[in-house]
Amino acid sequence: MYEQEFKETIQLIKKQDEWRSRTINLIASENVMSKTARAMAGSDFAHRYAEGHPGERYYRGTSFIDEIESQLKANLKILFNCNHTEVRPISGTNANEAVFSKFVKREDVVMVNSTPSGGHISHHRLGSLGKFTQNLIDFPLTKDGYHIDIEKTKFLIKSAKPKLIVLGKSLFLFPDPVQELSDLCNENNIKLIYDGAHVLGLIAGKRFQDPLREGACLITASTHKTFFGSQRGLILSNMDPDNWRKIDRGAFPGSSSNHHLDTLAQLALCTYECMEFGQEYADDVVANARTLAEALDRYGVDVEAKEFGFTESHQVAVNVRKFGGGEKVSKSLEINDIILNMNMLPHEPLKNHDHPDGVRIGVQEMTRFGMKKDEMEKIAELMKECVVDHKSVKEEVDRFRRNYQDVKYSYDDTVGKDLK
Ligand code: DSN
Repeated sequence: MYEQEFKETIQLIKKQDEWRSRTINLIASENVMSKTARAMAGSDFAHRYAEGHPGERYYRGTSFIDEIESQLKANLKILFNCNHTEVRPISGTNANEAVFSKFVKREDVVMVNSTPSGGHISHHRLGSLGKFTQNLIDFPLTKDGYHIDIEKTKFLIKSAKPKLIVLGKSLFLFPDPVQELSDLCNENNIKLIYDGAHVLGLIAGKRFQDPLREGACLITASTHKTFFGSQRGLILSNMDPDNWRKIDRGAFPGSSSNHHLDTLAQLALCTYECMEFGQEYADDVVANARTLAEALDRYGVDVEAKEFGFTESHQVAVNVRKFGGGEKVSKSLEINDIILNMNMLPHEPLKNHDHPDGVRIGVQEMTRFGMKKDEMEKIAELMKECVVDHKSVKEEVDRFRRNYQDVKYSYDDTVGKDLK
């Protein structure tokens, strides 16, 4: 009875695959898996359950996932130089929820990055954190809007007495002041946590900041932005065993039951790729982001944070108010197969969220497809022709993108070949 609709859904999936292979994707929170890791989607693990920890499951039939999960945890400990890893949250928000549910009590004061200054929705009153307390206060920012004002924050910490501080964000151009705030947090028994979703791959590649060494008690993250995928969440820490036991309970049964074993197995593969290629990749990502920012600036586009060198991450923030705002600009780019998202900028009031001044650009995916500085110059030119000159660049985008189909920083050319 539904065979036709079934077929049509298959067609939509195929259309997405075909279309996205022709687009320049600049969404800062996405990335692609290597061909080899991606090919493992749909393994038998996609059908299975394995609640609990390796060797201590609530289900039988888990010996292979036990081995894979144990390897993954051991590798993450090496990569991030930490004692504890939690890989069961199936998203970054689930990872945050596992932490908030155990460390935030009703009416506790928590300090966060505000939404316009880049804070993630799970740090918001309407998001995960808001389920546990509505007493959220925003970090004061310096005039440029992209840095936390450390002295004002210290003053606020002393007067507002937060229980938890959440550093890290989704519009994330420069490192957050973990080191600068950690002593004060320790002295006042405040837990300082770091949401590293956007920059996890840059941390792994030793190219951003090292939050655990700088004094964060834990890192929460998703695994598929600057890290190589699959789409999941994790928590990393060196905290004492008693507190870590709480996180363990927060993750299971707190924020997830089954932990999606097929994507877990893929993450184990992607983590090897990060261990092997992560430093070179992170270097290239940051160099590419700077090149793209500089090129857009040369075209007269208002790239944010110019006085700080535009960016130290995979992201570039652009004020496109003079071209009609973020909604209009992101739509005209999409029509031309350049995909990015509109974004509020730090100077904006919350009411702007549907019509913000900004767009956020991320270069991590195009870098994974092997693009370097010359290609960033080309992308800037295509964006300028579309946004500033109002030209159609769709055909040129498609022609250009055709040359970048293979996922680099991977074992696709070696191990991937053997698997065919
Ligand atoms: N909201 C996503 C982002 O684009 O940054 C992360 O979950």
